[in-house]
Amino acid sequence: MPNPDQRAPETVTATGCPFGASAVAPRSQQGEFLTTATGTRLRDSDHSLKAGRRGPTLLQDHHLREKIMHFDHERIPERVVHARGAGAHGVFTSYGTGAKITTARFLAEKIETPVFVRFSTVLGSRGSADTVRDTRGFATKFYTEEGNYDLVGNNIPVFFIQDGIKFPDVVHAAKPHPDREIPQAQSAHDTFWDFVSLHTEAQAHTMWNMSDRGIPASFRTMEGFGVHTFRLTNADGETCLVKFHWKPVAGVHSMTWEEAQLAAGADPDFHRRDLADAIEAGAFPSWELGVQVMPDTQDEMFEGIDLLDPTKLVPEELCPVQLLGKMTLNANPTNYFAETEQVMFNPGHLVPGIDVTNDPLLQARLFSYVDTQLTRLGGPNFAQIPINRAHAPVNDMLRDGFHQHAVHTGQAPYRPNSIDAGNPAETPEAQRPFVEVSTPVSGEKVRAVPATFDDHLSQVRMFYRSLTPVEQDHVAAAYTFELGKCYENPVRERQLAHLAAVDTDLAKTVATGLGLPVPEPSTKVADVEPSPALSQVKAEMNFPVDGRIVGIVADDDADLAQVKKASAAVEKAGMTPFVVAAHGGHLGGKKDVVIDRTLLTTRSIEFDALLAVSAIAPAPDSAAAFDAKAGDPSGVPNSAVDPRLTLLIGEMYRHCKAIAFLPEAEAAMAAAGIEAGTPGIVQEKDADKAVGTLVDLLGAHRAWDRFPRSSADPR
Ligand code: HDE
Repeated sequence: MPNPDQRAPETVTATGCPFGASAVAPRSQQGEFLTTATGTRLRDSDHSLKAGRRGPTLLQDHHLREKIMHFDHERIPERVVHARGAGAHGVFTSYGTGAKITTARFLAEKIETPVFVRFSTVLGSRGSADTVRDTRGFATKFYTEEGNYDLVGNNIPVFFIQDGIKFPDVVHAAKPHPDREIPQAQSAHDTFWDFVSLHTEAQAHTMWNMSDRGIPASFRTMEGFGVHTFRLTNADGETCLVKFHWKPVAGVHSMTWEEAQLAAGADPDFHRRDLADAIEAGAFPSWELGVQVMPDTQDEMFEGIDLLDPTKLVPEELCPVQLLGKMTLNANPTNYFAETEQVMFNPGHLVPGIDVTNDPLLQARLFSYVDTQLTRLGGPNFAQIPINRAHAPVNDMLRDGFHQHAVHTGQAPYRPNSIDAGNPAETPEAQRPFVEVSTPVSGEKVRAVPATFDDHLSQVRMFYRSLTPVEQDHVAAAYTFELGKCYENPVRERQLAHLAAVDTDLAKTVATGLGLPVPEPSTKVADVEPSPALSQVKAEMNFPVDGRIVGIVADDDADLAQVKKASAAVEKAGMTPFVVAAHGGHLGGKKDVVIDRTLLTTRSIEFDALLAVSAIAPAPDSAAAFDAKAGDPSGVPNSAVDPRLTLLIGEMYRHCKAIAFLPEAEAAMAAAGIEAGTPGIVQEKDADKAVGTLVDLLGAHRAWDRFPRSSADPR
């Protein structure tokens, strides 16, 4: 009998680790005292063992060698793409509406399924900034009763390439240049635009990247897409083709470009922090999962769209999203490395009722995700890592290998066998095994894609023309910035020719910004009906405000009753108030109003809205007073307002965020040059009323009417 302690590591439910009944977090820290890895108690961990106080270190010092050896090997290779990520635990609650289309129990029945989600950027290294312009990964592991199901999607519904064999090419082109390893986490460079301008199929994804979708406001406000078409089977054996969608309950919101850049400098962990803070504050992020359901016809086409082409989307106006359930993220990881870094996803992790299609991008992924873990997680036993373990019973015949944690019993890990009584048995139909849908396959061996993959630009035009003018301005500005960072003229000209094919005005705006002539269109593009569902700016927007952050500006002489009232009203609305002042500690020296942020430690990006209870004057002889004076050649301070507050308000104003001023704060409004009656600007006498109006304005995310048409836009 093996000693029980030699079996798989014991499990605990560590504080905050919601592994639940099938707890799988291995016990790592027990007992009161510091020990070696093998449990011997240690007296001193600060001094190595030496021959005399000034002498050389002795080789016999096991604790030193073990400590340094382990440290030397603490790093594992980062993901080759999607290296930077943030994760959270949660639960998926099915509405039970999926039974018509799938037998997958977590969708077909009204049950709850634990999940782990990892959001990521694609291009940057593990330590890169969160708010760069990039696609975001949205990978969900459902720990279902029938095995793990992974939905490994993005926040953009189309992909760069149609065939997985080109993935190394697009990634090599997008990653930093191999000679100097710059730029980090950016697509604004020659090799990226070289590749995408030579591959018109990449134009659809690129246009999404250049739109506000490339700079999400937070992970909480991103849509998610399975991208590929999947095949579902119901209890009658009927199949359908579906595309998966995650719809954020908080609405789809993005940053402005300036906000994204400010965040990348002032708080590079912006999205990671936002996710963790929201969960900690109890404002649990949630999404509804839905599917577009299309008939499983022999040609796998829908309304002229080839469903196997991952560079195409199906407009929601043609095929509405049917909701299947809701996911709520309610717990932060306990340990980043153990969970967020070691989690591994694979689109091949399927459960009965969900199958893949022949999409050539998806087919290549099925190889890649299982293969990449061998390098990243150091061997074939990565499914045994706690975060990756199934909650369903596992009875495989995979044996041995690096990092084997299981002590398998039995003598016959092969089939058929008579020694272990034929165990494990193959699953009979009644016990719901996973069975691939039997679809007919025929054809010659060719290196080619179907002719129905050939139209690369009509959906690019559709996407652009579905955006509102404000969003279109942002697209033009993004292309102008990115191509402005390219130094090879043929690359810029080739990309401009594709833009000219998509939309002449867009091409004109970008060409003017670059100082280049507008080229002839690269090709002729068919017109497609716009899809208003693709825009983030709707006529009616009234999204929940839970977890939003409201800055409350006040100085030491401010009316503390109003500050307290404002904080209480913000909290009552489910938002988080942060009191902002010139210094830390307490407001006016009174212990009851704590200052959360100072003008030195915060920037506008931290707040969704601002309520100024009073203005803040620069302290005499302070750097702020010096800055205020420096702005005026007479040497007399040109403003009674701390310039850092004017900067904060000015940024909030430019980013079209809601700002409320109480009467005592009017000097701050004047210093920022804000006129009464401007959209999204509130003037109120009472903090309660001011918060009420801010809540209404936040429902639309921004005061959209305040955006100017871009100065680069000649229209
Ligand atoms: Fe990935 N992708 N991918 N990808 N992908 C990886 O897997 C790959 C693609 C996506 O948080 C890698 O474990 C190939 C589409 C997400 O851990 C790797 C192709 C979509 C994540 C890999 C694609 C994605 C990855 C890197 C083209 C959206 C992060 C480490 C055939 C539907 C998952 C790893 C996480 C990660 C390969 C295309 C989404 C190398 C070869 C399309 C969200 O296996």
